[in-house]
Amino acid sequence: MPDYDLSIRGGTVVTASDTVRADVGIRNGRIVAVADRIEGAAKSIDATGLLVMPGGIDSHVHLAQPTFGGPKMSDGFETGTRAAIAGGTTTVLPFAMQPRGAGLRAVVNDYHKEADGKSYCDYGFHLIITNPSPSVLGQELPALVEDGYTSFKVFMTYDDMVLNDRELLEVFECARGCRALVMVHAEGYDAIKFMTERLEQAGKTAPYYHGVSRPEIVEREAAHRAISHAQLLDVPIMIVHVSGREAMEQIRWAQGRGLKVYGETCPQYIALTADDMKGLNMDDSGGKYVCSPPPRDHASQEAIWQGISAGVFQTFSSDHCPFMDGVDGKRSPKARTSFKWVPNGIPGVETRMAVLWGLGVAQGRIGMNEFVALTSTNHAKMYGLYPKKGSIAPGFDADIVIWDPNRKETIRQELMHGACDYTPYEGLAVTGWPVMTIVKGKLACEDGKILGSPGDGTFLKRGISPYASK
Ligand code: DUC
Ligand code: ZN
Ligand code: ZN
Repeated sequence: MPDYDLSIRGGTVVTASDTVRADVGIRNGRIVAVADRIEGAAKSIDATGLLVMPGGIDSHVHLAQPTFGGPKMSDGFETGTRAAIAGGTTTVLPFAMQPRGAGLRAVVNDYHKEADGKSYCDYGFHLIITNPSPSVLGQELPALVEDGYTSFKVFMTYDDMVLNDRELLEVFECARGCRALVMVHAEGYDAIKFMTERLEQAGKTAPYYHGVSRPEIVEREAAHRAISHAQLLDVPIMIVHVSGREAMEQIRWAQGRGLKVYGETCPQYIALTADDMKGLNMDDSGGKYVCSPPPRDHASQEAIWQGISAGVFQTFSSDHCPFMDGVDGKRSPKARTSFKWVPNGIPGVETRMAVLWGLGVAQGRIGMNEFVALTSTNHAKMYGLYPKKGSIAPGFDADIVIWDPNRKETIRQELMHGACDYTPYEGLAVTGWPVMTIVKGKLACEDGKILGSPGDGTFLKRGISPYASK
């Protein structure tokens, strides 16, 4: 009887803190040994010349999320998690969104029907709260936190989702009581609505004006307001998808004052700019890059790198929110009438790690250990998955990406594994690529070939985030 089901031999193990030449031994889906030399495994992978890192954890993805009458999201759990494993990610945290008026427990049950038995990798859910009624705040949320849904998301914009200041405070108060971590979409509703109306009146309706309608100022204002409310109630918050200097500086300012304010940024803010949204909605469309907050400019990209280097951002997530680039998505007849109807979001779960490695590690902006922290370990710690996920050490799930730091690739749609019909990173040349992804000890993807199955991934009941405690 072999000691191990699988060994990974000859590679260099990279964690958030260490880089060591070591073999990894796996049994029953868990890492059981990290040692100079491991022998006696039923199967062995030769990782000579390669890096062995914790599988990515993408703590911000949208899968199978209803769109209030707009075009359907192109990925559900099967195709979205297939794309995830192809890109080296082994855990995703999508959102269970409460349509206004719906009960949260029923919503969560519906998401389980979408996800259970269909996912290639493990998953949990954040709860999007659009209707903080007394029963939601008083009964449903505390019970759901107990059941492992330990983070919420709130929106400061969008007709169907926006919470006013009073409601934000009520959710923050509830989160403090049940020690949930609140993710905040910080963009100011009224300012965006005002700008949108003025732009439309002036006939400025092309996708490019999506960015003009929600400049960094509205993100900064909302970030500051959220931080102020969090300070008022002494509750930790995570400001997600930060696009540039303005909001980054608000978070840095709060952190400098000792407030528990955390930050997330995403590939679109280091790899895209507002110019990508130029172009008519009818042709090769700027709509393909429409997401919120929108990509900014090169100076903003530099500000994001500064925030990454300074530790302002703990997590680098994809904000995968995919829509087809066609009449059933980004170029729907309605979307052609105004930027405000262009489905809001872009795919990215598969390319997140390659973009950060390519633009970050390969170009000397960040180190390998920082890469692991930003793509895996910090997500596990932030969202109550540590020490099950997020590192390579005995006791952790054997979720592993084997990475070739020298492989040159050009990101292109034909390499992708999701259901979306385009990648916004088409043509981006990167050095560094995932060559094998292991999910709980099983080789799930090798060189772009999917070997795992829907149902390999299961629901993760998450613990309380240590970051959510005061
Ligand atoms: N916020 C997100 O987090 N994702 C997509 C769109 C949005 O507004
Ligand atoms: Zn958001
Ligand atoms: Zn999102």
